[in-house]
Amino acid sequence: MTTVEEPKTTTFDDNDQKPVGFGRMLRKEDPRLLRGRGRFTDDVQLPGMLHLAILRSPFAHARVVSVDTSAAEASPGVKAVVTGETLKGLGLAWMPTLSNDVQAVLATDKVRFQGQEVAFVVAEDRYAARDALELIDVEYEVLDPVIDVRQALAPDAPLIRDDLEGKTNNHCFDWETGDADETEAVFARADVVVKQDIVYPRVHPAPMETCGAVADFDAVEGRLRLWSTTQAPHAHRTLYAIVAGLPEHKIQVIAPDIGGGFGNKVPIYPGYVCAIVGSIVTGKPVKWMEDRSENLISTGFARDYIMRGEIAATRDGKILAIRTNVLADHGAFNGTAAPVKYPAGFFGVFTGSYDIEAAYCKMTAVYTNKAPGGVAYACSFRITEAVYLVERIVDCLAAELQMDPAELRLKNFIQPDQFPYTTKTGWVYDSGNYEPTMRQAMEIAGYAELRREQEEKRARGELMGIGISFFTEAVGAGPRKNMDILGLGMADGCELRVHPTGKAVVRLSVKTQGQGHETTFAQIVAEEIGIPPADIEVVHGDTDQTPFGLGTYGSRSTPVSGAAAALVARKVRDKAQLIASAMLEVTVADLEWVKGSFQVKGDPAKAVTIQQIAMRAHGAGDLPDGVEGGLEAQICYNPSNLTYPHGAYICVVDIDPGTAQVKVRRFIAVDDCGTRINPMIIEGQVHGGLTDGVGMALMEMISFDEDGNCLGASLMDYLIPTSLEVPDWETGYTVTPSPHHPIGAKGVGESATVGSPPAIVNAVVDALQPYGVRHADMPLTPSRVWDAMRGRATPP
Ligand code: MCN
Ligand code: CUM
Repeated sequence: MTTVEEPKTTTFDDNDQKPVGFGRMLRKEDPRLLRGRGRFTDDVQLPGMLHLAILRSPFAHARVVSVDTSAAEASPGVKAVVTGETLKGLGLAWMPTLSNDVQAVLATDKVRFQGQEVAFVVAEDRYAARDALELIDVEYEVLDPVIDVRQALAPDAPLIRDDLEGKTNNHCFDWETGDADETEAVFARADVVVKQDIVYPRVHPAPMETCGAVADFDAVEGRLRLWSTTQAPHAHRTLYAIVAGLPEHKIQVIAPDIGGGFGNKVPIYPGYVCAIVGSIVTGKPVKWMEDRSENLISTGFARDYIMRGEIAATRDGKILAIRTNVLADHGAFNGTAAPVKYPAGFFGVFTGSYDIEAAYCKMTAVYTNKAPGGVAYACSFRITEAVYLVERIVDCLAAELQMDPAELRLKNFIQPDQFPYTTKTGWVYDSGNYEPTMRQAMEIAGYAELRREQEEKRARGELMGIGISFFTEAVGAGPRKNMDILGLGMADGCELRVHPTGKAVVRLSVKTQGQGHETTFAQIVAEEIGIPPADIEVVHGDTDQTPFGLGTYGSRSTPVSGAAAALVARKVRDKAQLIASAMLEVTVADLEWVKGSFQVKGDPAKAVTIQQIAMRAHGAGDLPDGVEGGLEAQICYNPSNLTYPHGAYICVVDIDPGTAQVKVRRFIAVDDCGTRINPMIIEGQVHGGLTDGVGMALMEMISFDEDGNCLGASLMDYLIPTSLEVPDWETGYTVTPSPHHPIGAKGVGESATVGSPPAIVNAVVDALQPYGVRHADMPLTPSRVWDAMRGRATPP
């Protein structure tokens, strides 16, 4: 366990001085972003550019009888009006989703969720386009919607996906993992079995910047340029190539600055395809930017899992088995984005951080008349749901056994000598040392003292709760042997060029949306070849400028592209060593790498810096035999396993017994993401994720009325947390490097969002113990807490 004080964050000026590598460093992208010089999709202005607006369905389920666009076409400034029928003629009415389903670009037969795309207008400006939407006359025949996911498979449920041949019900997929019989046998001999129904409600990533695109199709060159809010530019380009029938080298996808993604910008949305079609039919560049309501009602939601958790244990608190049954609401189209063999994402890690004997999960996924999505909102491919399930059910067990929840966890952790540890559902945890992380969190919290304080307060009728969660994530998808998205293997390219004067450019396939890649990837390269981060330009987000790779989500950038960056730098360093040996007239074996230069072993005065080597690599005179000129390399990195970060979180809440308002008084987060590249950025990631956690646990939910109207269509109704709702975060860390990652780093971008909701809910339930409450579903708004205190179940 590392407990040394981190050095202070450097200033921008210090950045220039900083010789190498890892440590706190202000973000290279911030001078641009903080001074308003960022360039987002909506900042793109092209000569003659037109504007696109989308007409969306007011109904959750309806047949499209007719669409009359004549009045809209005659409206001032309108250049084109396109309907599903127009697209059908072009073979573009439907597009593949990233989960091997199909989704309507514009509705032809039916609309299947409120907010679905029905037609679009391209006009001279945004206002003219919006105004013309009002003039499109759509006749709908309203159908009964399927809103309650529990009713989706009822024999008389209306059929949503009659577009799929032979489909007779709303079943989407079944999935199972673990061993049902073995698990049943262990449950049968357990002293204690606890069962709890747990709902992870539908939430939305709601990034500050909504989704959008600017499409520019050049009919003469047959070339498409698309600026878009995408977390995965290369994967999107391949999909456009397939959908539009254009060759990839004629498509350039550019993801400029992105104002938050959180998984919302992984899928391909109909709007992107509409912008492309709009540019093709008008012959002009076309911009589409959705508004806040469009983003909330129609783009990738997250969660929506109804789970039944069961846990079996001995009387003295040894956990034996965990079993769960999940009903997953996928909305109208399976628009989630998970590796093909993992339709439920990585939910299979629901056995958590515990050494148990058996586990089993059975999942049924269904279609409903709601927006598509599923994998989004810092979910680590559904590990959010898995961690919430296991950490809630472990707390239920602690309550049943009347055991301290920290003690129960400590007693069941996978032990350090058990790593690599294969779980009962087949995941190989690469490394971990859980107890020190847990102990550190307890120490920062002053756990024993908090329990004493709670006892005193309970005696006075005050409601104080302490909640714990401990998580292990699986991030860094993934080994290409079993992970691909639509047949594209999940490996990442990376390219490094060192210029004659010793400045460098590293080209990445991943794309930051706020995570600070321009800084941390420069640090990784700096650490390996000793060029200061300030001299290393990070190029990303443009398919013409960067090697192929699968993009940023599932906290995979550091585990996959971070490894690629380290290895490509080592490749360059190996070449530099050959050149250095010629410059110093010694053999390669006689050279030693000392941050930034090669020295002759035992004679440090004889040395050449990487900058001198770079000049030599490009300069006059011969190079050693077999060494080509230049100093650059390229790599495609295929990880051998995922990385498994972990963390211990403790939350302290106070609840006002008169109003049932929950206040998060303290929150302690101790994270272990292996080797830490930039502790300041890691803390930023953790702070943001914890804030997400407060939002989900206490405020956020996308719900629907019985007609399928979305009740969270604006930020007036969909509440997201601000600085007022969150405490001063107390963070700590431990370092357990990943054994298979070249620098030992694990991902961290989603850890806090994954780990914090159960800690908060566990704290609220703990506070309500005097009322006999054993569980309450998120979001724990005052009305839900009030209901729980009065023994009333919350309506779904
Ligand atoms: N890092 C580090 N040391 C480590 C691990 C990570 O210094 N051991 C740094 C990385 O170099 C990177 C950042 O922390 O700068 C996050 O790295 P990583 O964990 O690899 O995650 P990704 O870069 O792949 O980011 C994706 C992740 C996801 S999936 C969501 S969702 C999310 C998140 O990041 N969306 C975000 N954090 C976000 N933060 C912002 N500001 N905006 C979003 O949209
Ligand atoms: Cu699951 S949200 Mo992130 O993986 O982009």
